[in-house]
Amino acid sequence: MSDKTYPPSAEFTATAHIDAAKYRELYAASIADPAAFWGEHGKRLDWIKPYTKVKNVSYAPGNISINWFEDGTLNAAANCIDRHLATRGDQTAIIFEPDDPAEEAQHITYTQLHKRVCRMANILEDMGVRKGDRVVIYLPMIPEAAYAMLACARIGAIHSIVFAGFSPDALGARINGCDAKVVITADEAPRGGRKTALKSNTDTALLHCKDTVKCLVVKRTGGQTTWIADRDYDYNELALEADEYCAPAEMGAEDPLFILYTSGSTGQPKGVVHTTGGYLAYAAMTHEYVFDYHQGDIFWCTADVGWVTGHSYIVYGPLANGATTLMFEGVPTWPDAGRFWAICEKHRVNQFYTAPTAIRALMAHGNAPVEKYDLGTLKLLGTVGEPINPEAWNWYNDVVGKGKCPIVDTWWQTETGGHLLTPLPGATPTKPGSATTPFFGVQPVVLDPHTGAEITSTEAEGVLCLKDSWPGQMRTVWGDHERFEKTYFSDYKGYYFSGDGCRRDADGYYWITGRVDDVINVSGHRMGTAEVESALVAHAKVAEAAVVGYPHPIKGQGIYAYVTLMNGIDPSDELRKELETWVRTEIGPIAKPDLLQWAPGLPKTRSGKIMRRILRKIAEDDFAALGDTSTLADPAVVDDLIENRMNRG
Ligand code: 6R9
Repeated sequence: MSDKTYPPSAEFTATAHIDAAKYRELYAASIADPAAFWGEHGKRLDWIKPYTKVKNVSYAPGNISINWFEDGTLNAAANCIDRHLATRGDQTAIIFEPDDPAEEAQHITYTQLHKRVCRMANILEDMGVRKGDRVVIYLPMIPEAAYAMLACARIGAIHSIVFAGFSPDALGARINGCDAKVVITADEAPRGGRKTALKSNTDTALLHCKDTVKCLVVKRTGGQTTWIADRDYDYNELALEADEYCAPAEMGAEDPLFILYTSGSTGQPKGVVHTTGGYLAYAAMTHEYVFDYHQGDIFWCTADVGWVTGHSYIVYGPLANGATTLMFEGVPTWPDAGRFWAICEKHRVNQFYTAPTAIRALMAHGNAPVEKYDLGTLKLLGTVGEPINPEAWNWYNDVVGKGKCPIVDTWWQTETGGHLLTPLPGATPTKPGSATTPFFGVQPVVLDPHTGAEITSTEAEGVLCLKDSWPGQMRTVWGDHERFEKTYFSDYKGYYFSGDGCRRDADGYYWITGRVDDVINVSGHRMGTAEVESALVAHAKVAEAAVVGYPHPIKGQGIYAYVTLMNGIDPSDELRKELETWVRTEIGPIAKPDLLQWAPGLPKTRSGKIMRRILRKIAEDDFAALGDTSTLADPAVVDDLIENRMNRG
């Protein structure tokens, strides 16, 4: 094996669900006969009407169609709750750890979860929500967010969660994008000791939505909100009256479970659609095997339910497995940099799953905040969201895991529903920085970006594609199947194109090298550079803008914006602040440029295309090798940009 490897310990392997021999056997079976393999593993769910057809997939140009278990029926909420009641009704389903460490944690049992989800489902039905209707969820990381998701699933409504850090404009666009009937929000979202006024944001968003959209409001802080009669509904009051039973709707396996908006390289964010049967089976199976989850374990994924990681590994995967899942409302560094570890100790966490950006931020505070706490219950550590640099991996391994916890570096996407490349902790030797090898049923290929041909040698470098479908794959872009085909299936015909570049080493291990499109990854959050650009140019004083990513020590990538002002407008520090605030308002705090350079002009080809390659190089402070600049319309603009670059060293 090349590079430093960490084989699973004999002790871990002894009790692991999957060891090396079993991985080889099951992986081979999953590729040899996908229908037989998934036909068997689909049975981990409870079906109302069992499926007889397992796989019906076409990646053929003009006819992209993905179906799994298509003639089966089931209910996702019943799979996540009802079927556990007889055996573990009194077991904690959700541990809720509030933002403020002085506020008491909550332990919600499966029996309680059942009642609360049923009540919320009945409230939604009373508000007029029916099977197939869309419900937008804009909530803090509180148990009601999980109730809302499962309540939608129970009655067959399709939820679309909008991360609570998004602005009213972004929220409004998503409500309109899926034509939602109801938006569920809270008065305020406490986070890191501060509060975001979610209800007030929602009021602003709804100014730009249909009059018929109703709003269900959860009380979190008791903060003041304005109230519009006949539009706003008080969840806490209605829950007192609502019936505590609601029959689960019988849903087709291919009925949509949720829509989740995510950034692409062009235009507006797209609504990724996941369906019920395949998604749930895949989320549950990967949760059990990748985290080696055993009954009674306390599982903590630090993501927000506003992202896919929260959907699959806080709510659907763990609950489908009857697990205890922890939901944390706050941030890693408040009140201090020991918060994650304090929570691990307090709730005796066994599996801990976070993002490299959080690890790097905590690493910067040294070892003391970790060493203050007893992390003896930890058995496994996971990461997701971006490539993890070996320094951060080693710190995670040595200081947090004390060299005793396998690390699973899981590569996947909103589009994939669950992990695709990942170690199985009892089977796969790990290498710091590599997402290692494919999960069952997953066939990664490396393509030559120029010819589109598969590189068949073990060692390869190119774009990462998937050769065949897996049950957790997205099915379409909401309302725009053509865009689905264009984005994922048209550059490389016959394959699903991930948008990531990768390298495969001599051992067949995959190393993700980052996006090959105009998507940047800031603190593990995906953002299209086009989105930030269109926010900037929407400002009256901005003529033109170009946005690129640059290496950032904590965030992975930072946002570097080049801005050309309208004729007659002078740059100033005030204007810089104004534009930063503008982007925050248009999209949300995560989109605020880290560096903003005034650009008298942008480097363009004679046909008017912005040469981003050059802008990237300047942003990286690596302008010695700008490559071919012969096609530039006006080479002088480049000298000015270099001269006034913002990221020096
Ligand atoms: C789950 C999630 C997807 C993009 C993906 C890739 C990057 C995610 C990674 C990783 C290297 C990993 N990414 N996990 N890169 N190693 N373990 O993050 O979904 O928000 O849709 O982002 O994130 O670039 O294409 P999403």
